[in-house]
Amino acid sequence: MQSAPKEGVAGQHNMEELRKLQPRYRGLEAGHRACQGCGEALAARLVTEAAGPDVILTNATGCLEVFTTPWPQSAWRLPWIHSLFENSAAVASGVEAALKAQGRSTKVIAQGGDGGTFDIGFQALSGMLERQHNILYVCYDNEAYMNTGIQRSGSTPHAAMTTTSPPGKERMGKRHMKKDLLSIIAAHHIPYAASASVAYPADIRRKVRRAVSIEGPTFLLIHSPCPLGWGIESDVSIEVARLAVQTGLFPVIELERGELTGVMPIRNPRPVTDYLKLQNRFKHLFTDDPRARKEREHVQALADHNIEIYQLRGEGVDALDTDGADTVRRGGVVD
Ligand SMILES: Cc1ncc(C[n+]2csc(CCOP(=O)(O)OP(=O)(O)O)c2C)c(N)n1
Ligand code: SF4
Repeated sequence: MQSAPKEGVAGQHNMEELRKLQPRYRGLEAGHRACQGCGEALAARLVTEAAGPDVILTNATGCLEVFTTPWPQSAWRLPWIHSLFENSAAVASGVEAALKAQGRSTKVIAQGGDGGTFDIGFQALSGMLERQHNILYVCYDNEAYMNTGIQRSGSTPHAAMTTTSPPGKERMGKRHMKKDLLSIIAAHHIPYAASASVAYPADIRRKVRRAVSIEGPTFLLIHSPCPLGWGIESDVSIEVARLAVQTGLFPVIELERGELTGVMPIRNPRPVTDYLKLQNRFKHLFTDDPRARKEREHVQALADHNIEIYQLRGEGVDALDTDGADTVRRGGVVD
């Protein structure tokens, strides 16, 4: 435990105290080019902090790859390799096989956005899980293809507006539902799979530590708001992410060998409109178009269904995760 920092001149912390407040290990350095409030940037920092230094990362094409590595610069302090959009898991499989042949225990973490995971990289991911590679796959889920201009993906929620699912005469945003990727992952019966949200950093770190300590394939889906694509101010990113959990629209769960073993409980589920109304991508649901009310009801039914099937309602861990929020505010890990 570290004691609270002493205040120096004019209310400033002195340098020594500030140094102590830095994270013990930082895998993703500041100074990259993500937009302000980017959930992916925060999530990737938390993942690499928790995984520690003995890690090799692969990264599918997407925002995370682009904003961290504008050649010849890189914000990564870990061995990192960019793969094609569709084959982060395949490249990670090769790296892991080579490490195994050398008798090394370095952990491999494969990374991708939701487009690179739910859609185009899914075949490589499924193969990686089926072959039981010793890899943690992390999907940063911002619910669209953001890097190429906000096209809808298999992860885009029902009714959301993207450049390829615009609301209009034919439909009210995306016609189809968000793909239930975790259920498909569960069908691979891997040792551990979980969802998490950037609104709950301590929960992310716990899940990453758990996943990297397991010998075998593990999977983590992290809900990561994108201010640009969701049409939100950068300073409400975390609040919006928290509402996705507290409405039941993004269930935070854990699965072992395909069985549900843990959930983040919701004490007082919030109405989905609290979440939707903050985002420009859902603004057509708040017009006097007669279809708008129906769509809002539909989205509420989806949240209610999640609450029901995962038994999310209940007491338990402080859903506000104040410990984690404090740590992020301090800029580092203090265990
Ligand atoms: C085979 C192939 N198709 C399309 C592209 C163009 N492309 C690059 S990144 C990207 C979108 C990435 O979306 P996602 O995986 O969701 O990550 P995000 O940028 O949202 O983090 C696309 C379509 C590509 N690089 N390769
Ligand atoms: S477009 Fe979205 S995902 Fe990409 S860097 Fe900006 S906030 Fe992050």
